[in-house]
Amino acid sequence: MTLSRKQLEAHWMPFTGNRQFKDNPRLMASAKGAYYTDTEGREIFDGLSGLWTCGAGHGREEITAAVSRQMAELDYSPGFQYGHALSFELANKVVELTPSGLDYVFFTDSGSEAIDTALKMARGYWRTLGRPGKTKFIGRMKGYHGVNYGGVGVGGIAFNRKLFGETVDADHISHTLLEENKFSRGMPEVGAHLADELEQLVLLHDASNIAALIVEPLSGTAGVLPPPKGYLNRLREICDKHEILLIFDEVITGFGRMGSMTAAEEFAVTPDIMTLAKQITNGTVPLGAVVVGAEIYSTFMHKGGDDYMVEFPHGYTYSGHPVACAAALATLDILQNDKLLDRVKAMAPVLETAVHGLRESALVTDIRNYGLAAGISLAHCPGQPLKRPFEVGLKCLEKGFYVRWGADTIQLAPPFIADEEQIHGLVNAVAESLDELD
Ligand code: PXG
Repeated sequence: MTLSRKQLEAHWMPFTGNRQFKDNPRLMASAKGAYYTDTEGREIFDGLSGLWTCGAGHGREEITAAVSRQMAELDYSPGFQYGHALSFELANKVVELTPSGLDYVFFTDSGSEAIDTALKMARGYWRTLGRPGKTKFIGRMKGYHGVNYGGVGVGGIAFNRKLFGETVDADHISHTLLEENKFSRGMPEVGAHLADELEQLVLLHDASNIAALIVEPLSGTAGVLPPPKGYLNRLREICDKHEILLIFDEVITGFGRMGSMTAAEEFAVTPDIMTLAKQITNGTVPLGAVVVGAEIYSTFMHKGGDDYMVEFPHGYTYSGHPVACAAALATLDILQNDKLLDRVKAMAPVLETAVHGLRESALVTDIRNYGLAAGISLAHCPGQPLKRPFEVGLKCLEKGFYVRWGADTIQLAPPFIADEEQIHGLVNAVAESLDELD
């Protein structure tokens, strides 16, 4: 179906250059496996697994069947004061797949909602314990934690705050992009010392005022920044020392992208609170989750008053939606039955070798990778820092490859089902696009 310029006008698109898009629409019509087909019938390789969502590939019949069955059987069920079996089944499954010590799951509809839920849990936890001063959050420069008020405040991306002003009370530690780590493969060698900046912020604000530190274990949107060796462990130690909760935002890293179920497992550091979304339903139905340890959950339960009372006044109309839970259970079965984490581990070195081959290009200033994720930084066009990645993205599309551009980087995150040839094809498309722009 072709849409006229007039028909495209009413939809105010998210994180999109609306004017450019509506003059040059890029419309997908269908998807199967690792490919989209656009409205002109062209096959396009999915080089970002949707938006980091569809690792198991598109059009998975197991998910379609589970969702259709659920729609027919119980299309909606009130989530407040009533329940249905699937959300409990899914919570048990999520607990099984996340590191031990994370035992309770709260469902949301998106990553942004999971972040705001996690922040409210952290503040609520300290207030419940009689320490109401612990309200400040510490985030990290370049961090992306979604677009809700809390997430924008703890996030470290100016573009996402520019129009909105201050939101929550937050300070930030430095990002981990260091000159000496340029073109690192996997975890950079240098940078664990950057965690000590948290100590500096404790000296400035005092731990009695700080509720939690929130970081992405691997920063995705900022351009794929794997954690330096020892860095996350150091953050964990400092948080423990000062009684600051540690929140890992695993919206991108959760459920396979790193080669383990979670980045916490992959990097062997367990947070107090973990946020999940995206890959949990393979992108098919919106769903997010916040996973916490028994200490946090039982604090709310013990201080919750009489047992008919609500312990945590928070939740969404669609929290634990039965159709989303059905999609998630089917997705997590696929990840396990098809041994997709083994595939991520097997293909990660292929992506690493291929993507670091782009170093030859004069326009490339840095390359980073971990698991099935890679970020390529590009030299700015004079006076137009955002333009070149946009141009590379459009050139890749002309060649039949969808890649993500943001700030000064190109991001690649092929589906877990991608084979060697497809990964090489994807990176070659980026290489040719860079050559054409050079
Ligand atoms: N936390 C992290 C770490 C994310 O990456 C969110 C929270 C928010 O999730 P929702 O579901 O509310 O969008 C995200 C989302 C990109 C890109 O190009 C990344 C996201 C979304 C869209 C594009 O890197 N991350």
